Amino acid sequence: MTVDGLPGLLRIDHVGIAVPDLDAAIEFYSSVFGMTCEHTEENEEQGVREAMLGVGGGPSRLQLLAPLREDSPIAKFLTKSGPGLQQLAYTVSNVEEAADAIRAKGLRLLYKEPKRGTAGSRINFVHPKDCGGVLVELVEPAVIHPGD
Ligand code: MC0
Repeated sequence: MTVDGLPGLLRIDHVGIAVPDLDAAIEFYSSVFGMTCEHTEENEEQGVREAMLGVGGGPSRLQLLAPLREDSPIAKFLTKSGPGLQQLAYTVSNVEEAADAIRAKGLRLLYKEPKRGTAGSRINFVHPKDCGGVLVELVEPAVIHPGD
């Protein structure tokens, strides 16, 4: 755990949006908002096809998440809530320490151990029912850039 008992958030890493069709969503955000698709990947374990879009040339990023299969959390979310905001992700320098600090406050983390996220990052989630209805993701990037 961190010395001050807090999770050590560095910045907002990305905002995640559930979409039924990844290519259509990339086209929408590129043509309407001028965002740039920086990275796409399939994450079999999470059951998603995803794209990371840059906003305005700065560090802000939008993540588009489409289901890879029926039992994907994104498929379930789309069925229940329809397309829209699915998660808010924060960058941390150490995901285990951040998770321990949040667990110590009595909130539920979804995983005992971190899992693999975008571009080799290590991730965990706080249950949305313990976070005012927001699915919070903790992201320890494979590389932390200077200024993060
Ligand atoms: C479910 N709920 C949510 C929610 N998902 N509330 C806010 N935001 C969400 N995203 C609410 C439901 O409305 C329901 O409330 C209650 O939580 C239980 O939902 P459920 O439909 O029964 O769903 P569960 O319990 O089967 O699953 C929810 C849970 C799941 C958050 C545990 O989606 C999950 O494991 N998510 C973490 C993994 C994930 O999202 N992977 C995809 C992104 P009521 O009031 O009706 O009871 S992968 C990713 O993000 C990676 C690639 C990355 O960034 O690196």
